[in-house]
Amino acid sequence: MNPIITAFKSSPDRGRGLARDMRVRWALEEVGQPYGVRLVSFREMKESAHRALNPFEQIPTYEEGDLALFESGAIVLRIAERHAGLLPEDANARSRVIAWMFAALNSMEPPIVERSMASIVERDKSWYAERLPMLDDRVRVRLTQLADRLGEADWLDGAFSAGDLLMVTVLRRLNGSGLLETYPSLLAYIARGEARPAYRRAFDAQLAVFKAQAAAD
Ligand code: GTB
Repeated sequence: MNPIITAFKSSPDRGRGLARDMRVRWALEEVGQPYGVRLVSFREMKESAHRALNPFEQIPTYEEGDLALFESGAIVLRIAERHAGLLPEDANARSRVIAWMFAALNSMEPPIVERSMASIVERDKSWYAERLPMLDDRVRVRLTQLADRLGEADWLDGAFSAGDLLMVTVLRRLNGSGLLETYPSLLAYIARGEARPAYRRAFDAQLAVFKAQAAAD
């Protein structure tokens, strides 16, 4: 049985691949695992059937046999552990990649999401213009540190890994913010991720959902 993931029936990102099902789709495509998608509306996410899969009433979820998972990082780790290609064989190298997975989700994603949410929900507040530079600075600190570590390398630790997959999806959330443009090595890093055939297949699949929904509305 192929695993089933959940994704937005109508994604607020309008098919830009910014919702967190994108990283799960990409991981499944990288390892060549076919999967099914159950699309859920915002109302369905709040219902008990979905809450049984994710107590936080969010997407993505992942069902594989009698296993049900939530949290995109845990799902990507599960996929990477079960298939070759996203985690190194060597135990120490594997731990370093897992550290990069946590770094993407715990060190990079919080300031990026906070900045992105502020620009969506706080834009009309009187203090928004004052707060934004502070949020930008917090993101820039992390981008500078990441760019310093990446240096001239293609990927964070040897070959492309689940760490890069998560990091690229997290950095993409900054598209349109203007913050990435002073980091050419990070722009090139994101572009390398986006050029992977598995990324393209995942992106096209989520875009097809958005287009079909838009056509039906
Ligand atoms: N920590 C969880 C994980 O990694 O799986 C976070 C999951 C999460 O935030 N899910 C979001 C969700 O279900 C979708 S991805 N939200 C609905 C809700 O909470 O009611 C976040 C997201 C949403 C929209 C955009 N966008 O429009 O650009 C980008 C990212």
